[in-house]
Amino acid sequence: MIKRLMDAARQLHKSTGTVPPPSALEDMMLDLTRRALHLARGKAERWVSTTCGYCSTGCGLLLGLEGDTPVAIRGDEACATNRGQLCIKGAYQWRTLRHPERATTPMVRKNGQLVPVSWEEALQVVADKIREAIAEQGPEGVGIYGSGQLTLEENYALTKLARGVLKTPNFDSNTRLCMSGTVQGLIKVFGADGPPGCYEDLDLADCLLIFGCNPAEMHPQLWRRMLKNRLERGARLIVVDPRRTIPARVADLHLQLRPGTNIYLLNAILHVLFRDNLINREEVARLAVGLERVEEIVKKYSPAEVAPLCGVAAVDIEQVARWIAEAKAATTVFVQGVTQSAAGVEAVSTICTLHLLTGHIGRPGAAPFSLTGQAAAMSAREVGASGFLPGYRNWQNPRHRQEVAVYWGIKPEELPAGTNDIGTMLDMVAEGKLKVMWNIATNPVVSLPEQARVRPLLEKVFLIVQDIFYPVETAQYADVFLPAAQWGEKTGTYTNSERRVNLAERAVNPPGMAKTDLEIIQLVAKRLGAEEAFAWPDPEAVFEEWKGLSRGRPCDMSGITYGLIRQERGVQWPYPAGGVSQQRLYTDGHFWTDPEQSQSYGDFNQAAGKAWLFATDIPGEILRPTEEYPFYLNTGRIMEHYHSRTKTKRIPEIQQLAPEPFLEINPLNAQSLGIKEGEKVRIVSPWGTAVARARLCDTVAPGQVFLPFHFGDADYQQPTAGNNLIGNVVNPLSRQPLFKLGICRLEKCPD
Ligand SMILES: Nc1nc2c(c(=O)[nH]1)N[C@H]1C(S)=C(S)[C@@H](COP(=O)(O)OP(=O)(O)OC[C@H]3O[C@@H](n4cnc5c(=O)[nH]c(N)nc54)[C@H](O)[C@@H]3O)O[C@H]1N2
Ligand SMILES: Nc1nc2c(c(=O)[nH]1)N[C@H]1C(S)=C(S)[C@@H](COP(=O)(O)OP(=O)(O)OC[C@H]3O[C@@H](n4cnc5c(=O)[nH]c(N)nc54)[C@H](O)[C@@H]3O)O[C@H]1N2
Ligand code: SF4
Ligand SMILES: [Mo]
Repeated sequence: MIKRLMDAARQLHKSTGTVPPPSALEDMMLDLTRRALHLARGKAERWVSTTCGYCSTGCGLLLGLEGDTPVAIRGDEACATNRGQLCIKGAYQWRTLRHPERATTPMVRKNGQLVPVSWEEALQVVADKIREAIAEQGPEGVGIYGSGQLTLEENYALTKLARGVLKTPNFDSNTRLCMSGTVQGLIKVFGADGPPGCYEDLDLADCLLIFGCNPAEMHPQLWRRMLKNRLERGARLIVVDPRRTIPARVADLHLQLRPGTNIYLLNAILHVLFRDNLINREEVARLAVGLERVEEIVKKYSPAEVAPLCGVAAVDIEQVARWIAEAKAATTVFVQGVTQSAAGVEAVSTICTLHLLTGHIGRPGAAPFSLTGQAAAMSAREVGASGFLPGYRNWQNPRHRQEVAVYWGIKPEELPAGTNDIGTMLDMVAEGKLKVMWNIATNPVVSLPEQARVRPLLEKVFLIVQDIFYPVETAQYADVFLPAAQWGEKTGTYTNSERRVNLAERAVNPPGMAKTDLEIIQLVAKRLGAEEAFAWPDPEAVFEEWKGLSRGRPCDMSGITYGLIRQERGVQWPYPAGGVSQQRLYTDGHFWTDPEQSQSYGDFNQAAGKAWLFATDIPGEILRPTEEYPFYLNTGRIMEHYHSRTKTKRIPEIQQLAPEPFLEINPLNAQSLGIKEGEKVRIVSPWGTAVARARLCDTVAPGQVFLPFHFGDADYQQPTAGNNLIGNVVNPLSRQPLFKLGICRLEKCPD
């Protein structure tokens, strides 16, 4: 496979004269070789068919066992998503199961120390503290911060506990940091959340736009499919990213825009479509409303005017618009370079509008396709664990509230009026209103912005931490620690980026006294007097309950069973009972904008069943470099590590590939600052400092630096966390932090 792709790349290089230069080929080779590790052979007595627990791609894999001991992993050839291939994280995942630093016992802080206690004691402290906080402050006194790392079933149980039992508005999950911009952006245009595309679109598009994401490292199996399409079927590839990532290096066109300028660029693309009559107005009118409004807004954004703002050539903007308009089927994939940048919500909506205007939606190969992040980020969205009511329901719609309340046997007025995001929850801790915080399957001491603000607040609140490892950064602040079972030790579903509900199966027992997150939630509910409503015998029973609540909603799973998921190797929603599974959304031109149906009320309700075309004049606030902080600071990810690295740093084969934090610096800047390859630099921002080793490369443009956010402070002598440097600035609508838009200065730092 690698050889075939390399040959095709050379051929293309020869015939079209477009780069990839040798360095790009090397990068590709390296990347492909790392991925090839998947072919992790290994022998085992028996193989359990399951789904990877890291990213939202949802690769199928086989976990190999000798007795009850995990010994190997193989990619599952029968799974259409990855056809037997895995990335390095997935391939080594089995080694995290019996790691010696797995958390095995509950702990409670006594005289300043976390000391081992029985489950009985730990759960009693949790329940007492929650009751006390509610007695003192009302339901607002308690907050729960969950995760797209949990299964759908665990996310549903947690939602029911937070909204239906504790009745608190203070319930959020780490998908706030990740998916909330996409959710709001999709709702604005389509009336409801839900990625319209599917993986086959990546194979079938003849124009692929990779906008603000780096799938070669973050969604490698999907990148493999895009690259194959590019090299074997000649699909056009356009990349929009301030960095020269691997996809950018092999693209037909790389728009290396200035950070934070997505809206300008998108408006200019729309401008060209209108100016050159590249829009089929009749067809658009059949699907959507608001054509004139959008035309009026984008009139002001000619490529000539926008080009210098974005730092790209006007002819390139013209070219992108024409290629998209000409394409038989165009697909745009986008992730955090859109939503964690300026006007993230608005940029998502504008990308969807671009697709509606050019007819690239609801057909094979044609979609505005938001890729997701964590294995169950989609599930958290579906069941209401990331800011909405379950089933993509509207907080304000009395009928929606009624449906949820009746299902849970409570009165609609008992449901909280709305929801608070994690940032607001921390503000409430500061004000003394939020007393107890339960943190499950997320590591905010690495992942939340402005650590100088976050850490004292975690110190202040009574903090319950539920994790699979100990030590883990956030547990330093815990008053109670609960040890959880992880992937491989519990059964449950994860919905992947293409809306496919996959099963992860329990293959081994959790270590020591660890319990599954679902069991822990059930035990806490019992102690809070809600035993009956949480008396599911197993995760399947939770799924069965949840799917009834999804009936008739966009994410309808009422036709899906565990049996069907096992048989089909994953099933896509919507799949209503008695109906069929739908590969793509919006194939029939019907959208969720009817106010009775939509996920929130907004302007788009005037569209009543049609899509609401969107454009904005407001490009979003961004920090610009200053004399004191002359660099743009961009943060994100690398292939080898997963977020705060709790799993990946514990695999030596992975850790040695990326053992330390590094900072990408353009050689021109490094030279003028006298910084050499591999030297330590201190990165100073208005919010804090971090130290990393300089990596001189042309991946970043002069004046910009890039820091992976994976490396928390706990493992190194000096502060290293990227989030020491990023301020707590959020998109007003999604409340998602703008992690991509920092500023900094660089100082030489003695080793
Ligand atoms: N290996 C690995 N894979 C992962 C993860 C991981 O931790 N490790 N995490 C998973 C999760 S939860 C997520 S959310 C996804 C994230 O997946 P991605 O979004 O692909 O990853 P990031 O590195 O956060 O950001 C992608 C790109 O956005 C670009 N960018 C920054 N600012 C701008 C801008 O203003 N405009 C544009 N157009 N681009 C910009 C950055 O230069 C960067 O190359 O990855 C998932 N997959
Ligand atoms: N600067 C900057 N910051 C960012 C981003 C960025 O690009 N730049 N990206 C943001 C994004 S998109 C995301 S998704 C977040 C991710 O941020 P986090 O959610 O903080 O990242 P993880 O390291 O995945 O944390 C998961 C935690 O849960 C534990 N865990 C794993 N599985 C289980 C389980 O089954 N049960 C329990 N109880 N625990 C488990 C792990 O050990 C780990 O401690 O980071 C965000 N922060
Ligand atoms: S691409 Fe994602 S789902 Fe597939 S093996 Fe890698 S981490 Fe797992
Ligand atoms: Mo994410």
